[in-house]
Amino acid sequence: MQKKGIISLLAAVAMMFGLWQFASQPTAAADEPNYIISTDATYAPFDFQDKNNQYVGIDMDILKEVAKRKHFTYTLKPMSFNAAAQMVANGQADGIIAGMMITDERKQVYDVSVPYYQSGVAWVVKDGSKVKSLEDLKGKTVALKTGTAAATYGKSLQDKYGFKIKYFNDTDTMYNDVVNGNSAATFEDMPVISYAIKNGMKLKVMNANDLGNAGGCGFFVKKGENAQLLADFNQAFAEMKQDGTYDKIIAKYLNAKQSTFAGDKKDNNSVWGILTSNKSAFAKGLWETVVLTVFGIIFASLWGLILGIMGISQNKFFRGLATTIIYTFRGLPLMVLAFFIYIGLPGVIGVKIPAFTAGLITLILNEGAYTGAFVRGGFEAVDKGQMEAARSLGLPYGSAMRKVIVPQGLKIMVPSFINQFIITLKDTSILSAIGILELTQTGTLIVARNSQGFRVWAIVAAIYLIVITLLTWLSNWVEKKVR
Ligand code: ASN
Repeated sequence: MQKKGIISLLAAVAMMFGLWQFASQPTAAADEPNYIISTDATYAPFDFQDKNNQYVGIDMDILKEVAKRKHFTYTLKPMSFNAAAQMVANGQADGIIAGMMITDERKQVYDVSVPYYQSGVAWVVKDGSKVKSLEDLKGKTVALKTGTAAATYGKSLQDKYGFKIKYFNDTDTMYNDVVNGNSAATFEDMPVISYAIKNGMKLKVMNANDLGNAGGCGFFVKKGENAQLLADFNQAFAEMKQDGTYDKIIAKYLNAKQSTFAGDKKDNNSVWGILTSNKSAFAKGLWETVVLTVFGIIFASLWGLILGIMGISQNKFFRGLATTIIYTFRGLPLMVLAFFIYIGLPGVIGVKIPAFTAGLITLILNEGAYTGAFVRGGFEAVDKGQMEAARSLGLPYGSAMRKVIVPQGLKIMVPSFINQFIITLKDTSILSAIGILELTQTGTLIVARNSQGFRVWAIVAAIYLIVITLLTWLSNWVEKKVR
C-alpha cells in the first residue's frame, strides 16, 4: 500500500514535469532549429531590460539579427553571468552571448566566434574618492564579479597591491557597493563602465588609456558542440559588418547622449511610479513565486509525509533510508542543491532540465527533508500507550497507524507545517540564482535599470509580506478546522 502510494506520487510528479517541459517549449517552425542561449541578466549596454521589460542591448540585437538571417529561433535564459557561462560549459544551453571576453582559459572550454566588440578591463573608484593609484588600495576592499575576466584580472593584482576582495553576482550591485563606500574600487569591462557613468553612476575610471587584458568579446558554444550555430554566427556577423547593420546597432546603444533605454531621467521614480511602470513585471514575478510556492508546498509536504512515515516504520531499512535522505537534503544549502540540479546534473545525465523544474525539485528535496524530520518527530511524540492500546484491541500495525497514530500526530505537526510553508515561500527567492524570473530576480532587473535600490526593494519586501500574511491567515484558518 505504502509502496503503491509512493509509486503513484512519483508518477504524478514525473507527469507534471513532463507537461511543464512540454508547455514551456517555444513553438518553432518544424525546420528551424531552436537554440537555448544564456546571457547576463544585467550587463548594459550588452544585455539589459528596457522600460517595457524587453531584453535589448548590443548582444541582443546582434543575436536577433543572426537568428533572422540564419533562420533559427532561440530561447533566451538571462541570469547571473557565472551561472550563464556554466550552463553552456555543462551543455544546458547551446550558446552564450554576454559581453564575454575571449581569453586563452576560456578557449579550453568553449569554441569562440570572431570577436564582435573590443573591450578591456578598467578599474574604477567612486567619484571624488581619495584613492589615486592601485597602491592606495592596500588593506581596502575591492569588489569583483564572480567568474568574469575582469575578476581574474583584479585577482592577479591582489598580492602586489594588498587589497581584500569581495565577490558579487551582478555588475549593478557591485557598482553600488563602490558608490556606497563599502568597497574602495572595482574592476569591470570598459564599455560597461562608460555606459554606467554616462547614465549617472557616480564612478571614475582610473586607467582609461591603459586597460588591462584588452581583447574582444565573443559568442561562445561548448567545445566541440554546436559547430553549425557558431558558423552561422560568424557568417551572419561578417554580413552585418559589411552591410552596415552592425554599425547601426553600435550607434543605437553608444552614440545617444543620454541613454533612452536605461534609467531615463524623465522616468517617474516615486514608489507609485516604479510600481505602475513595472506592474506587469511585478505581476509576472509574483505569479512565478506563487506557482513555485504552491507546487513546492504540496509536493514537499507529500514527500515529507512519506519520509516521516518511513522514519517510524518497523522496517530498519526504511528507517535508515529516511534518516539518510533527511540528513543529506537538510544539510545541503538550498542554493548548492539548485546549482547541482540545474548546472551540475545535466552535464552528467545529458538531459536538459528547465529552470522551473530544477527549482521545484530543489524545493521538494530541501523543504521535504525538513518536513520529513518534523513529521517523524510528530508521530514519535504520540504517546506510546496509544499504539499499545490499539494493538491490544486487535488492530494490526497498519490500521493502528492509520486510525490512531497518524490523526493524533498530524494535529501535533500543524504549526510546524505552517512554519514550513512560510519558509518555502521565502526560499523561492534563492532560486533567482538559477535564473528563475520570480519576484526577487524581477527586483534585481528593475534596480539594474533604474538604480532605485531602496524603493524597489521596499516594494518587493512589501509584496512578500502581503503574500506571507495571506498564507498565514489561510494556514491558521485550516489549523482551526483540523484541530
Ligand atoms: N565581461 C565579462 C567577462 O568577460 C562577462 C560579463 O560580466 N557579462 O567575463
